[in-house]
Amino acid sequence: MPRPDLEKLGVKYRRIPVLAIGRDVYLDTRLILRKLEEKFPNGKLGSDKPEQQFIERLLERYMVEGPVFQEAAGLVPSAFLKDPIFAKDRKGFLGRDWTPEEMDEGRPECLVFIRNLFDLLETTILADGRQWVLETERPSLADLQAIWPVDWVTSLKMPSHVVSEEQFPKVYAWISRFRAALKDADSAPTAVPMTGDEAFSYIKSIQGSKEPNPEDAVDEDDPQDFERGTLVEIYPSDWGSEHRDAGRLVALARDEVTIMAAGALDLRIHAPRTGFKMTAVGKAAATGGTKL
Ligand SMILES: N[C@@H](CCC(=O)N[C@@H](CS)C(=O)NCC(=O)O)C(=O)O
Repeated sequence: MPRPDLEKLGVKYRRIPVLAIGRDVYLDTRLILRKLEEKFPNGKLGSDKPEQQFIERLLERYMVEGPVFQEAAGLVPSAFLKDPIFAKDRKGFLGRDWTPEEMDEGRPECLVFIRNLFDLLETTILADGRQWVLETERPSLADLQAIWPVDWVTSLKMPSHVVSEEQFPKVYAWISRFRAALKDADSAPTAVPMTGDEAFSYIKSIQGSKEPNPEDAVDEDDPQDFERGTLVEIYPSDWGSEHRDAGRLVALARDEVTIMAAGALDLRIHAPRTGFKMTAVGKAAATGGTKL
């Protein structure tokens, strides 16, 4: 924070990444990947086989929604927290206060968790020497879902007798292959950078009617029982929840909520249902389930 470009567009959500396709803004990697897969089927990375889709979804739930991010974040060096601005910004992030003392105290438990994660990969899915998680020729969606926290933690200093190439050679070889594949992907046509002002002008220029899209539907059997047009707020349930996007409900599906946010731009903001809360403006959130 601050994120002036997103603020200008009228997006209150503070986390990254976000994806904009025209005036549709998608929050959260899980929804972003799903939309990219749907909208660009020629570059699709996911499988068509239900049992493999099951693995992709479970990986997504465990690695992105589940406990892994939180445990991996616990390995961030406490030296960072000496910067008071950074420490203040992190306060409350993932249920911690992020004081250097608290981080140092929690590190051994996080290391135990991460070592178990490496062990799981080393002794099961990678044990037979395969190159990629679903034995594909190139990295697939399952690799993406599984590798990102694993790759990330290797950049945070971990004691070599706990997690290292010697301890987990197959996991480290998989990470190296993945990094090489990323390098190759860099040779693809490069993206054209855009400033925040350019993005604003572009979205403004394609603004159409304020009416919902014809395919928008609000599921009448939805357990939350909101009607189309209700003024709601959407926000992540784990952290950054004070940054809420408000607007009229235009579509509600099993795993996607869409609101029409009324700001300087008529943005349609989409969020997944799990890991996010939707509440009527002015109403407190129900607690909904047990905390991990
Ligand atoms: N569940 C979200 C998590 C996004 C997230 O937490 N992103 C981090 C960066 S990796 C972030 O934006 N943190 C908030 C901040 O630094 O302000 C997703 O998968 O997109």
